[in-house]
Amino acid sequence: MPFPSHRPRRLRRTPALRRLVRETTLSPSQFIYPIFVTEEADTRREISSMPGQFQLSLEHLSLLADRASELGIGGLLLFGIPLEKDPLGTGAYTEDGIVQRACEALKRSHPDLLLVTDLCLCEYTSHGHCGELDEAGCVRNDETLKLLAKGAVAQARAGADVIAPSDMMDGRVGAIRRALDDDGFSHLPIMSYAAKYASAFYGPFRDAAGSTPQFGDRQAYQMDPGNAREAIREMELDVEEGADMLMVKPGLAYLDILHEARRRFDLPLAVYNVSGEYAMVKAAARNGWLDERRIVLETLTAMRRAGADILITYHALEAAEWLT
Ligand code: PB1
Repeated sequence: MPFPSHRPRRLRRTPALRRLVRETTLSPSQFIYPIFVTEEADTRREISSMPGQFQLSLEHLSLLADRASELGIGGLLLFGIPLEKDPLGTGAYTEDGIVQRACEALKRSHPDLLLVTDLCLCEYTSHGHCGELDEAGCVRNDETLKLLAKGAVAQARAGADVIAPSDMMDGRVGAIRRALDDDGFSHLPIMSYAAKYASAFYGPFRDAAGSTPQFGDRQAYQMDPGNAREAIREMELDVEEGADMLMVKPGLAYLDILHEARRRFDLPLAVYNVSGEYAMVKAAARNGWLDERRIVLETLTAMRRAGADILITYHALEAAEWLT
């Protein structure tokens, strides 16, 4: 029987009723907070294009880890900013690489805080690409796999809890899985940036990490924004190669991909609420055009509703404060 027997507004009448029947909820434990660790000593430098986000040196990590732990954040995602870069991105896989050193420091100070390490070469290469280049300036896929495998082992030895390859090389999950297993780390999971698009939404990150390609772009290895079926194929390949968690990235403009991935795969599914999405919210809020708290919680709820179990977001600390 339709109206007036059925009145959907009955369940919206009070905050308590709306809370009771809410289908999608947020919790700080679902958040992963990305941080930028710089090799530069005693540094806490705000990133101009990402207000409220900082390049932090090792000395400043403990305070941030305290706050993340107190707020019940699910974990940290570590990005490195080395003092020196070279064509082969050595800092990504040397024992004293900045992310490796940050892992060691955080494991000493906060042993229970989950550490996810982003594995890629772009922050460490002088040319800014995500791998080793050939004479024509194209990324050499299979040679790069060897470097990524070394990086995964270096991160594992430094105490990483999850390895997250963001390079988009073909076959990288299998190569990393084999390298970890061969080095006694068969217990460490891989969170694959499985469906990662060549997106304009990464601009502020490249500003923060100094990882803008010196020439060309990432379209020969990151996915074309026009492709949805291809994302499923990428995810299927990563599952076959041994991924333990899958990620869709960016988030807001790719909720359709997220929803289809949720429909197809049972693995834990992460979404990356990237730097450009963060910067847009901050800019609009600073201009008084949007209610920041409401739009952040609405955005994160949308990503959860679309199927994400895990939300990688620069809003993590603020959102956790608003939620608690
Ligand atoms: O927040 C962001 O924009 C994340 C950017 C992301 C980090 N994994 C990549 C951006 C890029 O392609 O430059 C880094 C690629 N390894």
